[in-house]
Amino acid sequence: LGQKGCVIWITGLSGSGKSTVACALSRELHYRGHHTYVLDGDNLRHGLNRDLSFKAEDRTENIRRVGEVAKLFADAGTICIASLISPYRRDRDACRALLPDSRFIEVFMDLPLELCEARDPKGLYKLARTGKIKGFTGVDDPYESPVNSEALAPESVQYCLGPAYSN
Ligand code: GGZ
Repeated sequence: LGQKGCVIWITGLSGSGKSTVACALSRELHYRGHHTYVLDGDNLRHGLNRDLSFKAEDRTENIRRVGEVAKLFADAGTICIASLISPYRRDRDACRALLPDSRFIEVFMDLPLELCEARDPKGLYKLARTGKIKGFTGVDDPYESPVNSEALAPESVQYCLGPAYSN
């Protein structure tokens, strides 16, 4: 109903709760009468981006494609919630540049690596530490924290993931 679309871009390490927050946010906005759609990095890598690896140039291409798709959703009036590690600042800024001011909201899941690693929901950090996965973000691949994101998410993380995140 004349809703203006936008992109809510959730960035952070693996295991920082991006997908959980994206899902909870989508449900809440839907409940309030908005059209939403979640683009989740891990899911998209099984379809649209199945040809991409985790080396730097493929991560950049991954973010570029999802940024373009997110813009299409926003143009159609949907609140598009994208949750990807998106480790490089330059790539995130390129997605931001596709949209008018205030139509791109960057949310930083600002959780320390130790907490993400302690959580390790899929056992991937363990595999990375034992060398079975190479180039894992936060272990032997970089993550560039946002410097001026619109929102920090520790409280939402706590809310969605429970008291294990309280410290
Ligand atoms: C980081 C990896 C890797 C490597 C597999 N590095 O926590 P998850 O499992 O479910 O989500 C992660 C997902 C990352 O996909 P993205 O498209 O968000 O990454 S990026 O934005 O950097 O392109 C993780 C899994 O894939 N995964 N190998 N080496 N995460």
